Amino acid sequence: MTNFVYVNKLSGRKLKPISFGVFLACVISAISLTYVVVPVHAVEIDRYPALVKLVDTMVKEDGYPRADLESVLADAKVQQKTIDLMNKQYEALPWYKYRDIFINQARIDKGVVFLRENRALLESAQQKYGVPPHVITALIGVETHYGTRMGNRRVLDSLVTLTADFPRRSKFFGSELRQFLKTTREENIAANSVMGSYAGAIGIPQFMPTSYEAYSVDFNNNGKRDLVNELEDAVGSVANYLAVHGWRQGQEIFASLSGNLPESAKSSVSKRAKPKLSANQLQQLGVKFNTNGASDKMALLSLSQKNGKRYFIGFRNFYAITRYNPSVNYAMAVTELSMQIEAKSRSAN
Ligand SMILES: [Ca+2]
Repeated sequence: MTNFVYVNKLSGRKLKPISFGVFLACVISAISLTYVVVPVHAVEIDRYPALVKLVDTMVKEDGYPRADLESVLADAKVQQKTIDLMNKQYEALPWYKYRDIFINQARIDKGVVFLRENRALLESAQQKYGVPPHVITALIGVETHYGTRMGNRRVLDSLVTLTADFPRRSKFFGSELRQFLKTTREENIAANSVMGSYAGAIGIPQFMPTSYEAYSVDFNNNGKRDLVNELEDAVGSVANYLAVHGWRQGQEIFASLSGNLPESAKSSVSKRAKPKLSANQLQQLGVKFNTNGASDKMALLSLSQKNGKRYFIGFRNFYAITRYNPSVNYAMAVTELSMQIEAKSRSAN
């Protein structure tokens, strides 16, 4: 078994080796094995060029014995349901419909309770990573309804399906499948026993395998990174993820426009939140907004309302949230939920 050594990026302190296997063992033990085996034929690798390529790469570059790899994949099942779910992604909905799913009384109220019950933990994550408690809370609230809905599909099936039979994202999911297979093999964990979402995301914050490997932290210092059973690790890992992806402590997330967007500025509205425009450029476009914390570069973005577009400015922190999920809808849902949770928490005190 290989132990993963996590080097703390902020302090540079080398922590003791952490067994990813221990984490995965916890994943398995945490989930009751109630998976119903439906009579689906095992995946035929030769039918899918993306799987053939992945197997060849892993044999050549990762030293993964071909026979072992084929044996693991032989148990995987291509699930049409997974592809159907991917094609129906909520993120494609217009904002006003998407918003209703995440910004509702139940999710706000549960967030207020989560924030109150875990305040010390959330504040220690803020201290270390600079991300405020209500933002971490909202992100976990959007991902898994505060850790209560972590997914009940086999990660192996989801990742194989999306690598083999979902051409649009095959490359992305192939990388995730590769990491997942490497980790489970190195840690001697049965790949077919790990459960997660239909996209292959795992645990309270729904980390994909490569993110789990790269950005999860052992925030309660018990020697393992366990995003399924340890809320401390989940909270610390979300904060670490945002910090690594450019979160700036104390800065705003977005700003509303003051006044309408000039017609000539509409071609500068982008679909993705990557900050590309300077304050000067926005000024030249006639875009006005109120803020006391504009970042050096920002993005001019829009949301689809029932009666037209709502335009706004996304700062670096808005972009950091989209590194978790690239959808502008997603980042605004996390942002707005965080604001509502914070406001309600404050008024309750
Ligand atoms: Ca831990």
